[in-house]
Amino acid sequence: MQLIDGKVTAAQIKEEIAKAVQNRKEKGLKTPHLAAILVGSDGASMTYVNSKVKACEKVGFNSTLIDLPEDTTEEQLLHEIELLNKDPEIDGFIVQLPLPDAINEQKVLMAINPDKDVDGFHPTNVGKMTLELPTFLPATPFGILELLERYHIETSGKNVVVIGRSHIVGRPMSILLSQKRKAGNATVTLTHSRTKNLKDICLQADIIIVALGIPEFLTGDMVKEGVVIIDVGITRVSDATKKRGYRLAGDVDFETVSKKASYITPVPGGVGPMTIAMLLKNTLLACQ
Ligand code: L34
Repeated sequence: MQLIDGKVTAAQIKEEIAKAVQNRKEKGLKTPHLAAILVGSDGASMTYVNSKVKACEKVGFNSTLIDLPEDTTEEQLLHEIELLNKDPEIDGFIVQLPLPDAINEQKVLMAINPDKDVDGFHPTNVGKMTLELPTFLPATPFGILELLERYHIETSGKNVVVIGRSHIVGRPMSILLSQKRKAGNATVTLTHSRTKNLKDICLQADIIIVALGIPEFLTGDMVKEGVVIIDVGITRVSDATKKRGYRLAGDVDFETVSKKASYITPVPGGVGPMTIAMLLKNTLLACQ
């Protein structure tokens, strides 16, 4: 079993981005500038957004954090988005999800200028991705493609099972892996809560990408010997023995699955850091 180290790979990518930024600065070109809007004070969201801001500093980007209270109205949020859409200094921005229940997520994502949509969530960019036109790929699936490539994991002709059909991970992942591209050409099965015989389907898989948000859902008896496992789940589970009062749990029962896997991503230190690195990559692209 080989561990797929997202932390080390993300650090390499950030190093590459830092060089490109340095290059731009020497040529007198614009410094990339990412903005993030955070609504409310969800603990996990605050952690992720703070990591994004810190990562900007690390590669030499400018960054702006727009921190809005939990009771922000949809109208106020749309106003903030409009300001960022119009601001020539901002190359790209994101609205961290999930949003409070009172705000319509779809309306918000559609208000973002597609040219600044470095999350790749706007319907225009989802359409371009689906049609294999150049666009911003959503950061988590983009990061997974990058891990598969950098670890030389063959996907062409392989049976890939994706568990979870979310708009930000499972669905785009299934589309990208089926395409004619590097880390593509796979035979993809997209599974979800209504799937029958999930275990039988998983036992046929060469690669399994798990993104449903249920701690330790995928167990050793569900996978074949030599499988490649990408664990996207990251749930905070109460744990009194930890200083913070919780531990981070993936969607994979690492203990039993790692015994059969040829490659596996850990949680933390797997897909999470890659999400941040690929967001930076998209911001650099937006600036270029
Ligand atoms: N708009 N909303 C928008 N874009 C995104 O790309 C995200 N996502 C997901 C949630 N909402 C979003 C993220 O940024 C998930 N996500 C994310 C980003 C970073 C990490 C995890 C999820 C991450 O850094 N994970 C670390 C551990 C962090 C911790 O200590 O909690 C890891 O090693 O996995």
